[in-house]
Amino acid sequence: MISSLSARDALEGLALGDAFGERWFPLFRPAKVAFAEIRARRVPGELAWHWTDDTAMALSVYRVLTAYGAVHQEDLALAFGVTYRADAYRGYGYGMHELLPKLADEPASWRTETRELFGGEGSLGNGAAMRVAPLGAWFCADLDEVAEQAAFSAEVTHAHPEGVAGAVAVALAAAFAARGRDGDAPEGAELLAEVAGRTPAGEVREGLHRAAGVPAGTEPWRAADLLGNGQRIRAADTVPFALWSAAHHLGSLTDALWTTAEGLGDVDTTCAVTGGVVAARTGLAGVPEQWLARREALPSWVDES
Ligand code: F2R
Ligand code: MG
Ligand code: MG
Repeated sequence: MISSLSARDALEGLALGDAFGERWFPLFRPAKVAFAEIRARRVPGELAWHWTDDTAMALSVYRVLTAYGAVHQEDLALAFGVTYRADAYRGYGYGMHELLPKLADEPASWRTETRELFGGEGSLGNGAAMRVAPLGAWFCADLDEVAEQAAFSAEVTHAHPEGVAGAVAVALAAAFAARGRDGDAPEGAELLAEVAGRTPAGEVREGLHRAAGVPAGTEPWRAADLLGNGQRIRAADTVPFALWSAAHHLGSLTDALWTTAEGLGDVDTTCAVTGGVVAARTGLAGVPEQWLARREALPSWVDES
């Protein structure tokens, strides 16, 4: 079935984007050097590209989908918590360090604990968006279900409406990308406008409308300047640029990732979003062997599920 194959591909692309994007952080090379190397399309020389929290959390979403065929919120909370406890050093967001240990012990508490974050506002971070592309591909046959299931997956950790909207937008983009495998589906500005039209009102949606107005050939650094590059780690600051890049590069995962990386900022996450969406269409086709050999492998259970 196309949807489960595409979801699996989206997971691979998300992990590749996360691990590739992570290499461009100042921890590994100063921003000026990173920008020059990205512009020159110089592949990071490190032999191991480790993925981060973006992939760790996407794996939990994928695991729940393969087990239940839909988002089971309490089990998703448990999976996030247990995965965190097993390996908390994947660069999780501040709010997740506070929340996830509680979910490991008492998964049903997500309903109250998640709303307590950030002074009772809930998180509007980009964490629900970064992990959701495989879900969008999974439900691609029904766009209403994509939006509903994405919101269910987001709510478990991100109670703020902007955190949820970011996830809905990314899942819809992945669904459109997956649909393009065997039929007509919108691309470029049309895709961005369609996603915006189905995303709940707010800053994420406004950013998507702006993204639809940014022409395809715009320099990526300029697009990131206009739309945000995730530097604030918020959904509204991350999703519009990552989806702009994906929407205009649906034929090539590597072109999409180089373009997104040029925006720097929260580059593991912008690349995870772009990578997940584009791979829902392309899979890993065209990705050099060297990249695949360097990216940390996914756990073996993924192939068995
Ligand atoms: N955390 C990071 N990168 C920082 C460096 C990590 C370091 N190397 C380490 O090892 O610890 N990256 C990851 O976090 C992002 C996903 O974040 P998520 O899951 O949304 O977490 P959180 O904490 O809920 O939200 C992120 C930030 O957004 C701001 N924020 C959220 N809600 C807010 C609110 N209601 N009011 C104001 N600000 C809010 C805060 O600054 C949060 O810390 C990804 O980049 C992932 O790669
Ligand atoms: Mg990360
Ligand atoms: Mg990040």
